[in-house]
Amino acid sequence: MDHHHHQAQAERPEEAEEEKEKVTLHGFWSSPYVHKVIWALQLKGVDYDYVEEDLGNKSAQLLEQLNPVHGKVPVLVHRGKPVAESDVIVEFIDDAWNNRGRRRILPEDPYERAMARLTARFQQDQLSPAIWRWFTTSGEEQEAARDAAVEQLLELGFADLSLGPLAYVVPIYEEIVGVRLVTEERFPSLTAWMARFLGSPVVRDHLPPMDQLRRRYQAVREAFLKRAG
Ligand SMILES: N[C@@H](CCC(=O)N[C@@H](CS)C(=O)NCC(=O)O)C(=O)O
Repeated sequence: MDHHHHQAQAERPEEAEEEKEKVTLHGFWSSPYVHKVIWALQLKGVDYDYVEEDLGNKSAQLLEQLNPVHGKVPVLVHRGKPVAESDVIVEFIDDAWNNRGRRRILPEDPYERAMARLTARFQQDQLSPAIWRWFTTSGEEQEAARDAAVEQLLELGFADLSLGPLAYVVPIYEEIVGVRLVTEERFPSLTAWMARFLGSPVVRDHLPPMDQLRRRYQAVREAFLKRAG
């Protein structure tokens, strides 16, 4: 396992003390779900240690203690207690570091909060599975998957952190497949939002290495197509 320490720039000196409480993120280098959590930690200015999990050979700690239900990353450990599921972790971070006027990630207004949670659920349950299906199929099956993904994308009224991971995986998928899914013509505001999202400092400075990511997803797609054919 690979360990790193990420020092967030403390906005005010008195924050240095409280940040000493230990926070560890267990992740995988390419994972968009893990990156969503990294961005939330950065937005809040939380210092944390990072532990890389080998998903091909999961640790006993991951399977037995950190996430016995799904065995997935991200898992955030705070004061020795693990929290799994990226959207739950983002809300936990928002609530646990909510003092001294820190910025909120979720909106304050209850209705707006409910809408943000719906977006997160939509991303997990509908949008990402549809895009993944498009990415891992070919021929007629891929065309059908493309129509389904476009349907889902057209549902998007607004976008926030829970959709952010799409901003970096979709362009990579498109490059590998050699076909655009999210075109400027069809999705002008979504493409503009993706460009803005990727250009913002917190995201720009905390993205996986793109060459490695391209190679990984290329291999994933080839494996899926081989299995299907
Ligand atoms: N719903 C989960 C999804 C996390 C997820 O799919 N993690 C992947 C890495 S991108 C994983 O750990 N996969 C290992 C496995 O499925 O066995 C979340 O939001 O945290």
